[in-house]
Amino acid sequence: MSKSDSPSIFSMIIDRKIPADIVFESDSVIAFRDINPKAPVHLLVVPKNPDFQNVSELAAASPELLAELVATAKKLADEYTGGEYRLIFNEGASAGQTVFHVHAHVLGGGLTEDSLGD
Ligand code: DGP
Repeated sequence: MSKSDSPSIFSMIIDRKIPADIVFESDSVIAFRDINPKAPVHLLVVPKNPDFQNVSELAAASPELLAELVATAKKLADEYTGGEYRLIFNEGASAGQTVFHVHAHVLGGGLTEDSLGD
C-alpha cells in the first residue's frame, strides 16, 4: 500500500484496474505511454512498489531499483527514440509533480533544444 490512503493512478494501471498503453513490464518495473504526451515519444517508467513518492526517496531507500528504472528508460529509448532522450523526474507539486508514485518521464523523438518538458 502507498503512503496515501488510496492507491495511486499508477498502481491502478499496474493492477489492470484502468487501461494504459503498456510498452514494458518486468517483476519490478512497468512502462506505459503518458496520457498527455509532451513529445512524440513520452513514456513513464514506474517501479511497481508504490512506497516511494519521489526519486529522492527511491534513491535513498533502493538505489538498485533506481538503477533498474534508469536502465529500463535507456532500453526503451533505444527502442523508441533511437537512443537519445530526456529523462525527467518531477519532485514536488510546485515542480509539476501530480502523481506521488515515483516515475521517470522518457521524452524523445523530436525535442527542441530549449524545450524542458512543458
Ligand atoms: P508528473 O506530473 O511528473 O507527476 O507526471 C504524471 C504524468 O502522469 C503526467 O504527465 C500525466 C500522466 N498520467 C496521469 N494520469 C494518467 C493515466 O491515467 N494514464 C496515463 N497513461 N498517464 C497518466
